[in-house]
Amino acid sequence: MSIDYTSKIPNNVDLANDRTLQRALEHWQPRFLDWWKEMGPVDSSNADVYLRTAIGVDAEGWASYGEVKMPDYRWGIFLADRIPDRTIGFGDHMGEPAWQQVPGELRSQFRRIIVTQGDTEPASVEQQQRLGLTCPSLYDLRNLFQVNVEEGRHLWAMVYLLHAHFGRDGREEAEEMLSRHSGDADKPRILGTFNEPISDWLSFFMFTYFTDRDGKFQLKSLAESGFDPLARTCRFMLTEEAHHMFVGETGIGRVVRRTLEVMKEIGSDDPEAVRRQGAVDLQTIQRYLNFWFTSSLDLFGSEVSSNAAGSFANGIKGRPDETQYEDHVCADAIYELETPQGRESVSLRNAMNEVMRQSYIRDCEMGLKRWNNQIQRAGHDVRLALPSPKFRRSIGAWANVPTDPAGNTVTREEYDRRMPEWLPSESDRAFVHSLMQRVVEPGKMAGWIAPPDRGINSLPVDYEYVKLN
Ligand code: BYC
Repeated sequence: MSIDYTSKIPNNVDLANDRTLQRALEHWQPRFLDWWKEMGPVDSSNADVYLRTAIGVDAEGWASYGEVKMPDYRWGIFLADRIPDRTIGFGDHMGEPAWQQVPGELRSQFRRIIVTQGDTEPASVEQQQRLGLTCPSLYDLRNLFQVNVEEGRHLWAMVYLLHAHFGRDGREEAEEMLSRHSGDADKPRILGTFNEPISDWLSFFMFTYFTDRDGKFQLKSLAESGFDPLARTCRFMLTEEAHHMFVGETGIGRVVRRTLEVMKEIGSDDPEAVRRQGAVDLQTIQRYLNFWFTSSLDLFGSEVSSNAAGSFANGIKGRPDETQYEDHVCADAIYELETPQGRESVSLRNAMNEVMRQSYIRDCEMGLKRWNNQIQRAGHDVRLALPSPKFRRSIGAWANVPTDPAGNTVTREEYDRRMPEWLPSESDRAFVHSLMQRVVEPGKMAGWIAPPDRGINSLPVDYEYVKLN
């Protein structure tokens, strides 16, 4: 079904023919807009931003580009097309027709997962609220705003499911999405990482590389769900998500490139000398990477999880790209994992969070390879590396076990003492913050980041992507 843009809420779910649902969502809409005004990007409501907006859900030509004032962005409800006769592809219901309604006995589990997913979307907008004030270029400012409006749309995606399929509970949960806030002492966001402040652009690029990539894997696993409206919703969200990770990967790559240019100019790789020239030394980049990677690993939950086993068995949540596996039932399969107590064999169903985390880690390696190629080509021996998944964990078997980034167990005293080598220290953060000066002349870049290889949608890099008015 094509997208109806004439409705108050653009959608391809035939909202016009479901008056009750339409009214409920139109009631939520002004609350969302109030939240956006209060918690969305500061100082942005007058700007004309070169944004892409979804106009279809097919892979080709799904978006159109043009100047939009962000409060006028058409947040809507878009599901990927229905696959005729789709059947459930994993777990105990393997082969049965996919559900068009939530099975009553799985209602609370589905609600919990949809709420958790939905909660991350506005959380990230809140985390990034003030970044526009220190953008390194108009190109980057536009990308930030694009990411922000699409996270807002992803909230709409989950709120639609809650309203359409969970009755009164769902409506209440939709309200709650706007009342929890990132970092709030009383009503924080649900998952840890989404309460971490993102107050500089290096953190933003790390977040879009590492944390949005958790989004990719979680959405892929929900795109396998037996509950068809959830699967279709997530399939379309993944199309939008790809750009967010692109922002992270190219953002970090551009910071590295600028650092290498400075190292060449001054003929030194001394971190202090690099900093004096206004670039971020590779060691600080590594510490930021350590922080966001480890925090994002926690988002997969515990290595051994009865929740994960239940979700898989019941057809709620599959593995990302389930078709890559031969056994989709996993009733008797065993998974080996390393815990602080030694090697353990557990039921594969109980280890689904760990299976996903391992695929995620492999995916994270790709960017590292590219950045390290740049460093190698520039003739330097330093390499960026992912720390061990045992390092600095707060969730799961390795939670609160002191290890170094290589995963060797260390004493608590050594762990605390050496932390400034491993994670951004107060002085690292102060230095990175000192670089965050707003640059808004078309085509100009802040001194700590190289320009992108190309602009948006074939436009030049010096196009005025945001007219600040
Ligand atoms: N922080 O059995 P366990 C994205 C809780 S990112 C705090 O270990 P389970 C995006 C857990 O909720 C993708 N709490 O794990 C990215 C449970 O609590 P309850 C977001 C945590 O349940 C960037 C308890 O610990 N989507 O889209 O198998 C920008 C025991 O849990 C954490 C999803 O996460 C944590 N890190 O799996 C914008 C998908 N980890 O219920 C957007 C939906 C665990 O006992 N969520 N807990 O009170 C899920 O599938 C699962 O809830 C989790 C946890 C994977 C998160």
